[in-house]
Amino acid sequence: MSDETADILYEVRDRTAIITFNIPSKLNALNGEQYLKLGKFMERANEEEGTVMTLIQSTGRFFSAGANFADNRLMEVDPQVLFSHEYWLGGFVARNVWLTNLFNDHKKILVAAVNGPSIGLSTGLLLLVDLVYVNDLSKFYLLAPFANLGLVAEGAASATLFARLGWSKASEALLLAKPISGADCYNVGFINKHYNGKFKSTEEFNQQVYKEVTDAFENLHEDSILQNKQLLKLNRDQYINHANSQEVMRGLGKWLEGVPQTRFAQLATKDVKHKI
Ligand code: CO8
Repeated sequence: MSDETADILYEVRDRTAIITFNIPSKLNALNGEQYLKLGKFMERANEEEGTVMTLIQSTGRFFSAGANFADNRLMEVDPQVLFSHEYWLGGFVARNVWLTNLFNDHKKILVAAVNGPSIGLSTGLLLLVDLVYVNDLSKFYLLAPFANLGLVAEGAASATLFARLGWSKASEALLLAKPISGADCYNVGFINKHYNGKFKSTEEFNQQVYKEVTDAFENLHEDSILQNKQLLKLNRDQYINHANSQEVMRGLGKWLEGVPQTRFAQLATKDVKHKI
């Protein structure tokens, strides 16, 4: 059993590993250490014996508000270090490549129970899951606000937005940093199912998604599922892996230039806010 007060929870229930974002007061924004923890849980879920599915779910009203702009470690860093290769190669380049690969290379059926909006790097990771279930389309949007933060796409979003939403919506999301509504995401086929917000709580919704997907694979042959996943992946690996490496190289350039540091500080002091 996992510690219910932890920022990210990990649990194995029957043939499913469940990872839960548990920082509802910060809309499940994740700091550097929490993204690292998420990656370690993804590694664990990948190697978990006897599971077929990994379910990512959340708490409160947002799926995840992306990177935590008030990350204390970022604020405490010596200004000279804050613009150095040494800092961003580890804290950004290596971490993003690793996390993105972990999501893309995950062996099990990867499912997201999406209780609310998703932003930034978390959106990149969400775009890498196999099956997407949303509680309430009218409350869901995805936002890739990189152009608003002096950054470029992360989590292979430059490839996956195009693949999952089509060129026009991907351009709106990335070039104009516009939120893409739940209805648009559903109409283009990104969302497998939604429930018109009929669940009173996020927990009830999460429970339903767990039940629905586990029922769906109950009588299927496990090895066929996992091999089919590998086959599907073969077709997309090339462009996702290419995007991942290109994104971090350009992203590193942006951190060294220094614009994102300023934008993050402005978000933290609430001087700027995204247009939703
Ligand atoms: N980081 C930290 N805290 C956050 C974040 C965040 N990303 N988002 C929301 N919160 C906090 C708010 O500060 C607030 O806390 P408090 O109550 O203590 O003031 C609480 O969550 C609720 O937020 P709001 O009151 O702002 O809620 P609203 O519904 O009015 O607004 C928004 C919701 C529009 C989502 C707004 O909160 C917002 O614009 N958040 C910023 C989202 C964002 O820009 N995320 C970063 C994306 S970029 C990314 O993920 C990749 C960057 C890679 C960085 C690598 C660094 C090491």
